[in-house]
Amino acid sequence: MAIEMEQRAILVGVDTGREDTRASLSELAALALSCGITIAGMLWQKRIRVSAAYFIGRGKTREVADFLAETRANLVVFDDELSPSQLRNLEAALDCKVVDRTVLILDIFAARARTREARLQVELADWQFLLPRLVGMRASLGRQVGGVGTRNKGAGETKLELDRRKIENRIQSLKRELARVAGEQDVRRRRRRSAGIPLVALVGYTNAGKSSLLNALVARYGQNRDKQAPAEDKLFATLDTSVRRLILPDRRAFLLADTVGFISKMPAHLLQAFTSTLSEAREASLLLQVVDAVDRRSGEQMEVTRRVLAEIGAGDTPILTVYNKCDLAEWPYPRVQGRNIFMAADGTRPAGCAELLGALRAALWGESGNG
Ligand SMILES: Nc1nc2c(ncn2[C@@H]2O[C@H](COP(=O)(O)OP(=O)(O)OP(=O)(O)O)[C@@H](O)[C@H]2O)c(=O)[nH]1
Ligand SMILES: [Mg+2]
Repeated sequence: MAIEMEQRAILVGVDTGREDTRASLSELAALALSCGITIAGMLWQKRIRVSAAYFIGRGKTREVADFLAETRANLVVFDDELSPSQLRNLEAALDCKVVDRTVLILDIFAARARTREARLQVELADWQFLLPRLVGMRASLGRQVGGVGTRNKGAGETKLELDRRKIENRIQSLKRELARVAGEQDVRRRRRRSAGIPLVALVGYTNAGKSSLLNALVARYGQNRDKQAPAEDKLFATLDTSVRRLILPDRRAFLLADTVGFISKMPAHLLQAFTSTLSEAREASLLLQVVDAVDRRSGEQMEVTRRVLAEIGAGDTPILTVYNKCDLAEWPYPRVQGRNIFMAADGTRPAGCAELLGALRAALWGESGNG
C-alpha cells in the first residue's frame, strides 16, 4: 500500500426530472474532491426511471466505458446509491472500480470522525453498507476497516478478512458498544431535563453555518465564551454534537446543540448509526433550522432537512428558520419575519444575534423582547 494511485473519476447521474441533476452532480463533485478524487468528466442520462440492472441504460453503460478509456479514468462514481446487483453488473461491464454517493459520504464521515462515538457510528454504517455488497466484490478493492472504498489507507492497518460471519459479529458488538455510550448520554440528558433548562438544536444542510451560529451565540451569551465549535468551509465539518449553555441578560438560560449536517440522499445506514448523535435534535424543544440563504438549492436543502427530521422522529418539533449568510445576498438584514430570521452568523458583516434571540425567547417562553 505504499504507492497511492491517483483516483481519476467519471461522475454519472440519472435525470428523472425529480431534482436538479446538474446541481446534484456538482455537489457529488464536491464530495469527490473531499475524498481526494480527481474529476475526469461527468455525464448524465435522462430516464423516466433508473434501470434495475445497470442503473443507467445499456447504451449509456457503453458510453461510460468509452469515456473511461478516453479520459484514462480509473473510477466511476454514481450520484445515487446503487443496489448490490447494480454495483456488480456495472463493475463487470465497465471492468473498473465503481462507487456511489453513499460511499463518498461514508468515507468523508470516516475521515472526519474524531470522538470514539463518531468512530463507532461510522464503522457501524460502513459494515452495514458493505455486508450485502460482499458477494462478487472485485478482489482488487482491498476494502478495509473504517473506510468503504475511496480512501487509500496507510500501510500497517489491519486488513479484515471479508468474512460475513466476522462482520456480523463486529456489527453486533458495535451496536452493543453504541448502546452503552447512548445509555451514559441518556443519564446526562435526564439530569439536564430535570434541571428544567430548555434544549434548542441547530439543524440543517451541511455547510449552512450551524457551527458558526453556535459560535456567534456562545461568544455573546455563552457560559464559557471560549468554547468554540470548529466551523469550516467543508462538507461535514461537524460530526459530533456539542452542547453549550447560553445565559441571557435576564438570567434565563437554554442549551444550544450543534449537530451533524444533512445532505441530499443521506445514506439510511448512516442516519441509523448516528441516532445517538442526533438525539439532541430529537429531544430538543425547539429547532433552529439554518439555511444557506444564497445557495440556489436552498429550497431543496430545506426539503432534505424536513425529510431527515421526520425520519429521526423530530418532524413535529417547533422550528425557527434562520436564513444565514445574508451578507452575501442583496436583502436587508438582520430582520425577523414571523418564524424566519434573516441574519449573518459569520462573514464580513455578521449581524442578527439579538434579533434571533428575540424570536427564540418568544418561541421558548412566549415572550417578546430583545434578548
Ligand atoms: N459569508 C458568510 N459565511 C458564513 C456565514 N456563516 C457561516 N459561513 C461560512 O460557511 C462555512 C460553513 O460554516 P459552518 O458553520 O462550518 O457550517 P455547518 O452548518 O456547521 O456545516 P457542517 O458542520 O458541515 O454541517 C464556513 O466557512 C463559514 O465561515 C455567514 O453568515 N456569512
Ligand atoms: Mg458544523
